[in-house]
Amino acid sequence: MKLSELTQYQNITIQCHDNPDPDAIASGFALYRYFKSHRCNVRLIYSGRAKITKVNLTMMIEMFRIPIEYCVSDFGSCDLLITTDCQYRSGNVRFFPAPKVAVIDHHQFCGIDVDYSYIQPNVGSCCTLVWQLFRNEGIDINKDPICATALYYGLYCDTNQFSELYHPLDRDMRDALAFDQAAVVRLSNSNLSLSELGIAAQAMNDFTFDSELRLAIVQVQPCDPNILGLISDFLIQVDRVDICIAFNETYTGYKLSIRSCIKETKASELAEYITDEVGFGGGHRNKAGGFIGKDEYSAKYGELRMMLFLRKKLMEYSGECEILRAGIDKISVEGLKRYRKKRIPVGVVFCKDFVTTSTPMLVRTLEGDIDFNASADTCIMVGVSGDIVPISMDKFKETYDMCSARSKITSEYRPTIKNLRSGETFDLADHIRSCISRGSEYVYIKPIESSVKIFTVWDANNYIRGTKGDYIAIRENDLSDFYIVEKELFRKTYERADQEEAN
Ligand SMILES: [Mn+2]
Repeated sequence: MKLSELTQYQNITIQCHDNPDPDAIASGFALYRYFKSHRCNVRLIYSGRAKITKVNLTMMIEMFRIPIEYCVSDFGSCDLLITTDCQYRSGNVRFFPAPKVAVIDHHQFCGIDVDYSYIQPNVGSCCTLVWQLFRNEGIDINKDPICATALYYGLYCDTNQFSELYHPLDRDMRDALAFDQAAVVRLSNSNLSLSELGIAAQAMNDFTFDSELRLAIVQVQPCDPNILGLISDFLIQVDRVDICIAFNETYTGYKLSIRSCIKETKASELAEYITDEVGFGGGHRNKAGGFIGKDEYSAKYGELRMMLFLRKKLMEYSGECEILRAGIDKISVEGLKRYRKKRIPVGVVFCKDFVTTSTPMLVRTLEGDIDFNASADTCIMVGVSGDIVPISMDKFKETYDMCSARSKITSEYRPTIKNLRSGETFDLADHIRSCISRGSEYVYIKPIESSVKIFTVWDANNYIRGTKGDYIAIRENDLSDFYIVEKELFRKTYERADQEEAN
């Protein structure tokens, strides 16, 4: 869907979900300004139990002069109705009949088809999608500072002050917007009403604590989702709490806010683990968030109470996980088979394309951000699944030959590389060349029985986790140098070293 397709309609009404939040209002408002500038007759409306009273919302509306109207019955007529941060005919948005409908939303598709839709459920805010739509039109949103600030604030609120960002597009938008800092500071400090303070206090009284897992879980009464973040930020500071989860029930599911303060457990990974198959989640090493859809949850777990489900997942997660430190621990290779990398083309990006001296660089992929110090000597290996590992030029020359095959990245997000000093960003795919392994490097392969966390050589504070089905590869010439190979990747990229041995 393109925004310019929609300007063919003269009378457009944009509808936020009922009892709207900053994300719904900001995304609707940005669209409002777009259509206004295209001389459409446009209105911005919302419905719900009551008119907006929450202080940060009334402040936002006043500050940005947002012409939003409260409509409970009929709003008149339009040629096109656009719903933001929600889907037409779903439960959290009042139904108004309309001849044509467009949906812009970042929640799970509810199953009702409309004339136009732009739905991407794994991004952090609806504002991110609107920003993306503007970019697709070649519009520089920073020329409209009010709009840029509104979008920024929408994402800020929907991702718990950016601590629960999980999609790279969200990070791109956060980094790109030229926003009014004073405005965001004022808004973000009018966040809590006195009654919400009461809800937070009550929740902190009702925590459950598991001394074995050093885990605190707390269910919070229905409230603004950012309060979950405040509560988990507070709980994690308790000395005996290593991991905590605050959650509450919403109209369509459960919202989770997760914290970890130990390097052996990444909050982002835990969020992905808990929401696997029933929602989505992620974030950072210490702070993460997630969402579990009610339909997906009950299809898989039936009537199981959320509190019990979370305990169960945590027990599973922490059960029998071996921790290994590459460069320090040694793994016995007795009885293990030798393998080598298949001679298939992979990608390489030479940092000398971007830098001459040692420079902090950030590679942004769908899997997350990787930052490292790059020099002209650094090569970035891009594997067949888009996996990224930096290596030195010496190591590269020793292990690979250049080749003419084309390597391409197939992923919903195009990875970028950013020079953190100059701020320049490049499309990584434009700089990828092909190379092929010489097949001269041998490893021993050990199947993982339950689960293993390996702290890598290049980052002692950061582990990679492998689970049953994955493998540990141990370099033949250095038994303390090992890493995890994901099962699919293993099948695609490794082969037995010796054919006779294999038969
Ligand atoms: Mn939203």
